[in-house]
Amino acid sequence: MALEFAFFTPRREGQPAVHSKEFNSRGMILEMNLSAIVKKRALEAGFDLVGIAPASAWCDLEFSRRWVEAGYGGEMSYLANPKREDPRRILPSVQSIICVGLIYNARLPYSTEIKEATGRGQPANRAPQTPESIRPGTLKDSDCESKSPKPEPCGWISRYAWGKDYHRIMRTRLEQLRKDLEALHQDTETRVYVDTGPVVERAFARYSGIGWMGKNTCLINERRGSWFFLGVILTNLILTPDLPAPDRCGSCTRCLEACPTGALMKPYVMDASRCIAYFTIELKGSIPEEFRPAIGSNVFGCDICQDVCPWNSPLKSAQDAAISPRQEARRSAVTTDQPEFQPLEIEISACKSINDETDVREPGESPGFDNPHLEPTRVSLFNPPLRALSSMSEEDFRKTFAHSPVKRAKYRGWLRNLCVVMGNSGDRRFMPWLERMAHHPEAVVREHAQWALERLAKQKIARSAASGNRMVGNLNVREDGS
Ligand code: B12
Ligand code: SF4
Ligand code: SF4
Repeated sequence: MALEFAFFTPRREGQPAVHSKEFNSRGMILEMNLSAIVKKRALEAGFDLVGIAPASAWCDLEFSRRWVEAGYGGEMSYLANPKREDPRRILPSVQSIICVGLIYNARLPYSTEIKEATGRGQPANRAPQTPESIRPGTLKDSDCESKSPKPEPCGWISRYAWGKDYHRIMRTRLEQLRKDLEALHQDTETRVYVDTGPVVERAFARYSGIGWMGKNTCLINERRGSWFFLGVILTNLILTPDLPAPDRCGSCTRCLEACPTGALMKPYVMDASRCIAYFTIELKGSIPEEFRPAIGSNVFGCDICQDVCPWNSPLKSAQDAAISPRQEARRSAVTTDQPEFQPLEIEISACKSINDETDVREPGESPGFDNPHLEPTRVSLFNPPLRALSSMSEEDFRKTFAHSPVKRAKYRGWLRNLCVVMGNSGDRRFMPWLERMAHHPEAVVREHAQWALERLAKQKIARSAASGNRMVGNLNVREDGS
């Protein structure tokens, strides 16, 4: 349908117009509020959510400043940029902030579901029994499960990072929307941001009504859940702001209870310097030792506080007394089939066995990997086997993740994270690889590898002690003769 615009009188001198006329296909004139047109354009550009916030989210921006001052931002020094405190420092003429959301929730199980299915979860995930139709490209069952003496431990890559780099995807659509806005009025000024700019995006998005800020600090939409990216356009257009969405968390505290590191210190407040997403993505140096065990199987990012959120639940049954039955009917996370957000398939070239170097097995211990030499294969980023991830060279990493959010960790961060997860896996078959990493040129990799080796060795001793105790117990029973 061809659409054209004709403007009414400008609202104020020097300010862009508020109303426009739109012609439908039969030439009938539709009078539309400019805000409605902007929203229509945003949906046409491919966004799932759109709302308009006033430029005055002062209370949240002040909160954000104090949050950074309190040290909750850890080493993310860009959060102290004074431009974040006032959008007029970016665009002096700003009147409105257009906030958009794009769902990235691919139709695949949650990290917590895998934990429930296997009973192993965070310490050592293994590939779930998911139909191949929704799990393309993972290692064959024979690689991961059936013939192996032990299942092969897998690692979790955060849902948001499965597909292509969202910055690019959002940016392309935002640029389209920006062009549309500029076509509405010749004096339109805009600044477009997604994630990396000096804007506290959730502050404005909260006021724009596209979601409320959950106790896990994520923006949650009542009908869509929280698996969406945000983007904002600052503009001098005077648009009618939406009302903030009501807080639907009620008395629920699931996210606070589920967070493995206690990063959600109290409802709505995160100490990011304790968050697994911070450790595995943002932190460049050493991960504090006391948090490493809690990282579990999370190789890149963490989804737990969103996985457990009832507003992301695909279930419609009343499960959570904190949420009223009326709300229950509406809550569920929308999924997307957009190819950009489906798990990337990575090429694993033939590689040397993880068992080749040193055989650290004790007599009687279960043998190493059944198929010690990984054949060239393709592995999906959905819960991939750790062995496949650890077989990537620096060049493989650079090529594979050139257009993926994973590249942010850099290769040495990737190896560091793999060391931690292998250390948590309790699986001594990783020891040869860890031994090799203990001689890596990067100090941060060496140190984490050493930690993982010690952890695996300690677990072995603890297990032996426990089985020894059990035997003594059994002998005692027999000695009693009863
Ligand atoms: C730094 C950062 C992180 C840090 C810190 C996260 C955090 N909670 O602050 C880390 C690395 C941990 C992180 C993790 C993740 N992030 Co991040 N991150 C950012 C970034 C760049 C800045 C966030 C920020 O300013 N934090 C500081 C705090 C104070 O800000 P905030 O939480 O956004 O702030 C609101 C609340 O704190 C609120 N508030 C809380 N309590 C109170 C109390 C009072 C009285 C008041 C008034 C206000 C208030 O005020 C703020 C505004 O509303 C934004 C992009 C951007 N430019 O905004 C993305 C962003 C927030 N991240 C995003 C995503 C997707 C993630 C992850 C899901 C990725 C992953 N799986 O690993 C996780 C989610 C973890 C979580 N539970 O939040 C999305 C969120 C989308 C959504 N639906 O909410 C964003 C918006 C990026 C984007 N453009 O899509 N992230
Ligand atoms: S992302 Fe993970 S570590 Fe961070 S607050 Fe949520 S549950 Fe906790
Ligand atoms: S888990 Fe519960 S408290 Fe946490 S964000 Fe979701 S509804 Fe709110």
